[in-house]
Amino acid sequence: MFDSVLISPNQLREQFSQALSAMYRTEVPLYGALVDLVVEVNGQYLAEHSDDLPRSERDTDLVRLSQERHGAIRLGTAAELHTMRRLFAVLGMQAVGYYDLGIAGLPVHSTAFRPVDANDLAVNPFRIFTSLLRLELIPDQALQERIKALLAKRRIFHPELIDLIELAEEQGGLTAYQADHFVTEALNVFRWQSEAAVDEDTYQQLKALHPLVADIVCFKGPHINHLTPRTLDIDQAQAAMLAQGIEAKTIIEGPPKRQHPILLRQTSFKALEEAIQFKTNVGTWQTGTHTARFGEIEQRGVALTPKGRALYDELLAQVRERVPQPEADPKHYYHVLQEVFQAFPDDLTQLRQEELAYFTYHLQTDTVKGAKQSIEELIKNGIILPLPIIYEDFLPVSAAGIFRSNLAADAANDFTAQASQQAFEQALGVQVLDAFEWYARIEQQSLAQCLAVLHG
Ligand code: OOG
Ligand code: NI
Repeated sequence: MFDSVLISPNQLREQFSQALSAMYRTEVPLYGALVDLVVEVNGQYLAEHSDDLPRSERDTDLVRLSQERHGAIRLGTAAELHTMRRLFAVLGMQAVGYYDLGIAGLPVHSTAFRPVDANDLAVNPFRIFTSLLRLELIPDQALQERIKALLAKRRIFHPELIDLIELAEEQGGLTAYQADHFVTEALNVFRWQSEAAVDEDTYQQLKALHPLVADIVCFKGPHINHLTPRTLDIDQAQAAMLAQGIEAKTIIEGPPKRQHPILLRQTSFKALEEAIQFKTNVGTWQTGTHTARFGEIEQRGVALTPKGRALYDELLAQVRERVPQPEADPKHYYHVLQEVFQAFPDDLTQLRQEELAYFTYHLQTDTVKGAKQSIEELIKNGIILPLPIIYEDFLPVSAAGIFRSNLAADAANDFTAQASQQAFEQALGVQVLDAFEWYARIEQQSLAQCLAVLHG
């Protein structure tokens, strides 16, 4: 009836993330098992702790609460990243943050495409951690050229999808009918393709260089390499994975378990070894294997200010210095992590007063209009309620840990390099948004709103 009505990017993102989830569960059945496990753990947690959660969350159904929060892909060229940015824009997702994985010896740099507005995040928070190969870091010039040629040959976006992206850009969105078509075409970009785009020798050569390079270059598309539902109790979920015989990553990345969670904690089951087909030079197929796809879970806490983040980075560096190989002795690692992070206040008032974390401010009554109280007094008197802002982004050290545990571990080369945000943004075609500015703005706006009413 209303054929020309455009559906919202939020609705489109919801439709897309659900379709992607369904596809990935079919492709990687163990991922489906992980989702079931997370729903169960979240159910238990809710039954035991429902008072700890804000009302809006208690009222949300379990499946929705446990929904995917992010996925990840790895791209080969600037042109691919550029078009991917346009594709995600149709879904209401923008590039936020620059992640330099060079610090961890990986030949990629990354951003996260995500909804930006708080209301949009509330409708559907789905993000895609998106990495781009840094070809210039490949030490061998001839190999660089070879990779370039291989990547130049592939077309990861079907022409029909490009047409739909252009249509969305012209119309300012898509109709429901066009959206269905768009989601179907977009899914194909992220689909697993078991026929490699190269012969086995090339694959082995690139894998020896770095498994990440082989994963990016040897396939016809940037298969989604994991999806990540949200858990309310990551320690319990990790224990449940192990209890079910799911081979989990040895340690949970990020800060330790705390009374008031900060930033982001993540763990995953290890990537599976999957059969792939290589074309031989006589035109027949030969079976080999590739290890890339896994399932992850995440638990988020309050976003930290630059000061809080500096403290986090410093403490984590201390931990890593004392325990250079966390996987070798997880118990010892967690012990040191807990001990070192004693220096990070675990009290909401302290986190706020010391400006370590971001908060939104909510007016509880406006009957004290014109009152000349300080903000601290207003909070103490219950007139303004501060609530933590949840961290919506990623952590480079954690991301590196996730990468490493999911690529065949014997990675030979170390690609330590300078960050190159400018080159990344040039490929992207826009600048990435600064996450800190974004949190600070939300905080300031909420406070300004309270004060406008009180002083108005
Ligand atoms: C991305 C790894 C980073 C996270 O959750 O930190 C990531 C990848 O393996 O491509 O997804
Ligand atoms: Ni992830």
